[in-house]
Amino acid sequence: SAKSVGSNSTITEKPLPPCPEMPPGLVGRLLIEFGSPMSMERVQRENPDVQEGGKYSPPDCVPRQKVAILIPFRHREHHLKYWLHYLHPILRRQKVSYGIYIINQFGEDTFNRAKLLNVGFLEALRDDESYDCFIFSDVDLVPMDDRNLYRCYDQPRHFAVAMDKFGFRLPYSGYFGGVSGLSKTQFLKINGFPNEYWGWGGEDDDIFNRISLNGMKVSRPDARIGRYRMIKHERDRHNEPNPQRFTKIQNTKVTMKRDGIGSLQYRLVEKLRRPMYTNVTVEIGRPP
Ligand code: UDH
Repeated sequence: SAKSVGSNSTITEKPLPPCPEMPPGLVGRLLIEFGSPMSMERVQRENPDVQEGGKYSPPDCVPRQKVAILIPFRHREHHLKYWLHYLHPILRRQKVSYGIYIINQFGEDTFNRAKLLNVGFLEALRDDESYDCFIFSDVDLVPMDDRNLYRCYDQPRHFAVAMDKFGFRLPYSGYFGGVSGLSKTQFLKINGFPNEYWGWGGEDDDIFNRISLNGMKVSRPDARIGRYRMIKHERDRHNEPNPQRFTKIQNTKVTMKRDGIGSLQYRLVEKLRRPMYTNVTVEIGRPP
């Protein structure tokens, strides 16, 4: 609620209105580049209203959703600075009530993106049980249009529909990679994400299968709005393409019942509230 001084000089609490469906302060197409140097100090300086842990709520209205943004992470500090530099102001203009969670895989064993995101779901809720929307974003993807609204929809959402590296088109119609979002209900309905995709590839197709098999349909923005720039990089160590991915995605119908948020096991190493994000470091094991 907002404080205002009444005519009789007493301070009265005025309840805030709900945030409008379409935020009025959006600017549309954005200029995104990764050439100029970036520092965390600059990001902090330019986002003074972001609270410790990377939390923010609009000061002038009450959003309908509370959004946890989860980023799978290891050794990408350079990308994270750009991501935070661009996303905090966009989310603010979009009038999102949000928290940013970096889910950092401990150790040097094979990377597991989907398992990290499962951890993020539980750890965000442990941090604040009122989250009802979860957005899963790679650290190297920045939206080029702020009309691509970071919130949850009636159906699971795929945001990154027009990435520069794919010529601003979907690479295939069932693509669900890069940036996606599910409400808490949608996420639990599919038993979360698979924990058994180690290394690069396939986990996003498995998630797409889970959504379809549970009677839901992916929702997407228009390709003119869902445009993304990816920060160019070489393949990371310990995230080689997983040769099992092609056979695994044939078996989602069977595996999703036993493998998911219900069977997740991990060890929390550290949770740290940084000024611009919350860092969650976890040990998630290694491939069998
Ligand atoms: N990620 C990390 N650290 C890693 C691996 C992955 O943080 O070591 C996260 C990060 O959020 C990344 C996401 O997982 O954005 C997806 O991984 P990726 O960027 O490796 O996947 P992508 O398909 O690239 O974007 C694959 C390698 C492309 C090599 C091209 C060489 N020209």
